[in-house]
Amino acid sequence: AEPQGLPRSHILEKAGIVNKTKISDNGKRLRKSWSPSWTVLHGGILTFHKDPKSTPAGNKSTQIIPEYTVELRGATINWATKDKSSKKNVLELKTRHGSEYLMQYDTISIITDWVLRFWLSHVTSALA
Ligand code: I3S
Repeated sequence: AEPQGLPRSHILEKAGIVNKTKISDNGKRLRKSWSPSWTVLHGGILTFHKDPKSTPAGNKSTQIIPEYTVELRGATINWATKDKSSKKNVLELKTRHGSEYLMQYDTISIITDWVLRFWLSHVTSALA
């Protein structure tokens, strides 16, 4: 039976702008390249979209282009250590396949709200 109260989809969905960089791909270190990203959490999948400024001029009609999709199942989220970045409020997201992303925003409430959604997503999938 469906649980009562708030639909789970409501609390487990979120979208907003964060700064992001992918720092490793399946264990292979990548060169850091920060960019602002429209970031969407939906159905346990986090999608980082390309910075529209990085798409070639003349292609402005297609603004929202996915860049990375991250399955949160089996992933871990932590505050990044200082050696990972000199920026403030940096989260480190590690997938179960060993890819790593950093997410950052100067306003801490923006970042703590993402942490909360990740945590809720983990807890609800553990209960499912
Ligand atoms: O880990 P790093 O190499 O100190 O990261 C910095 C670089 O990605 C740098 O780009 P260039 O290598 O093109 O200079 C960025 O501009 C910096 O923001 C990176 O450091 P922070 O501490 O901001 O993540």
